[in-house]
Amino acid sequence: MRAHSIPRLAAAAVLMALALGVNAQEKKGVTEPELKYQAGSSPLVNEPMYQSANPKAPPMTQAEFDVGRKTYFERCAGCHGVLRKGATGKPLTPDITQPKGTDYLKVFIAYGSPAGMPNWQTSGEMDEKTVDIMARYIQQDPPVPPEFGMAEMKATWKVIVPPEKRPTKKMNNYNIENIFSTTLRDTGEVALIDGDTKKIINIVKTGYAVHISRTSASGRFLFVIGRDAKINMIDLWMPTPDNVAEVRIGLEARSVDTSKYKGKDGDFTDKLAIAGAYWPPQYVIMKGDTLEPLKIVGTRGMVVGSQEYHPEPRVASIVASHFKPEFLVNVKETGKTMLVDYSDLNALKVTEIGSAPFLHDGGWDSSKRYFMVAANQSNKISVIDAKEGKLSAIVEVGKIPHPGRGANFIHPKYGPVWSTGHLGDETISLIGTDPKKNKQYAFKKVAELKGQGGGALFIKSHPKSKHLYSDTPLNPDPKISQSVVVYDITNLDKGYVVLPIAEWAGISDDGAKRVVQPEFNKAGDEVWFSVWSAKNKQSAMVIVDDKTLKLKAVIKDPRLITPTGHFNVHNTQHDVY
Ligand code: DHE
Repeated sequence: MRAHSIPRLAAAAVLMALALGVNAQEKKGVTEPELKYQAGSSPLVNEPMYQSANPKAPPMTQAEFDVGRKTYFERCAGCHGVLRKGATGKPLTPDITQPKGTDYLKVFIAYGSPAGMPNWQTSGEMDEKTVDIMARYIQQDPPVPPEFGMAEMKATWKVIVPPEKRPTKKMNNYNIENIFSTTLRDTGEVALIDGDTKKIINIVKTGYAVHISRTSASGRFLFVIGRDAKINMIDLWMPTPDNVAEVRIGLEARSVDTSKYKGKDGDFTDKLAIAGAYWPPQYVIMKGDTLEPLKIVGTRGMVVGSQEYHPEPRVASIVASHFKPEFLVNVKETGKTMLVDYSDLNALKVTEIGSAPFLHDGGWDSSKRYFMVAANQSNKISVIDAKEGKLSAIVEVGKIPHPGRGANFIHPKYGPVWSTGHLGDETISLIGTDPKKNKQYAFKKVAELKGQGGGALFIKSHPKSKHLYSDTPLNPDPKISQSVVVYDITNLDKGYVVLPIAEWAGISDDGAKRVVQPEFNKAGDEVWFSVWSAKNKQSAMVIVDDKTLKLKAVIKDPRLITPTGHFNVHNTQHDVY
């Protein structure tokens, strides 16, 4: 494509974009915050892959193919899927791309589409040569990353401190229930921060682009998962808490949890851990004290509703039931929640509950009986009853709900509600969660609050607080992404107060300073936020006094590089949010 042909092609691009916008997801469009969020680099970029030759695809040299594959996994896989079967973005399999042809695809990649495909060339992110390579690359058969089975897992499994060599009692003076595990995203570490003194206890090495932390049922162990599917197990009883075991359960992953059931069917406290992979599509149950992998279950199967086969249904959020010895495993593309009974791994019983495609994140209602999970591309919240093992409701909410684990509070009119913010609009949806005393409101969207704008990721309250906090780190306006809003839950009609968190951090450089994830301390009287800048810029943690909504403390430390999520041990252990 030569420079002088660009204006003509721009017009053609619009027509083509409209013509290409054939499926339902495309028609809905993709917001800028959502694109930023999904289009992250996949750790699969460095994996060797199986490649078959497709005689109908345009020729490519090996070097060009390698560039295409690398670019695809860095820029495209998050939206279009590893096997290009489509997720947020549309499917790009050769049966669809070859009939369009190289020139057509080049224009589409260069100029993007009104439905949300980025304009890779005109934005300067890809040059003309790369666009040409990508247009030919997506007409080839998708290369298939390898499987990752028991042998591969065992080869990565390390017990650094065996259970018999670990402390028999707490060997430090930390108030471990008030420790925060803070994700240092781009260094592949977590910072363990003492919530009482606000001092860093240790920086612990974890997986690549580390994602979330969860605590064991006893509160003694922390489990951290990286996007490379590496799990680290940290013992908080050690003189200086550190890793005691690690394993990789796949090549790409996002979720981890541990068994929490204690009751008439047994005591599973700290007995098992579970992690879910994006690739290969599978979940893995491990021994809770060593991370030895015990059982691998694949998630490939049929999509709810259409009942079409999906080859890579990724495992999104996982939670442990308090009612039964079960894990709730949410499978994204197929829209199914699997209730995995772990009481007998040799006779694994799985209850499959279909609701809506693209299940992502979610959390318990305040009774911890109902799991509220966002079907994000479907603009719905599915309500799973963990006691009865059934779907209670599917609730329509705003555009692309993103609750994190959501926030529970008592609404003056509707009783107990669970709430979620949205990536795609400025609203916060409140859903009634009390079918006993407030039956008329149960599992209905009872109210909608207005926030500052879209790009919201996390929302939080605490049983001891009268406030609801909502962030907007992916909003394109820095004023909005660098601040949060707070609502008085006793008087929601009053609207919100804006807290300028990034400004309070007092960072002088020009970093993005996105404010992400409100998280309460154990006492429920402080709220912690990450101020997230790029790797080479200063970041910080900002702590707000929940009663006065005034700044309480700022933690700045050169080791706090790209802090994002942070997890208070007590609140994570007891699912307080
Ligand atoms: Fe997350 C939770 C997937 C990008 C911070 N994220 C989750 C969960 C999933 C998920 C499936 C639920 C885990 C659970 O509960 O078991 N996240 C993804 C993605 O696929 C996505 C969109 C793109 C990617 O390439 O990974 C993505 N996530 C991000 C970010 O860019 C965030 C903001 C910063 C970061 O650290 O990477 C981010 N995700 C988080 C956090 C949670 C999370 C802090 C836990 C929320 C909670 O309250 O439990």
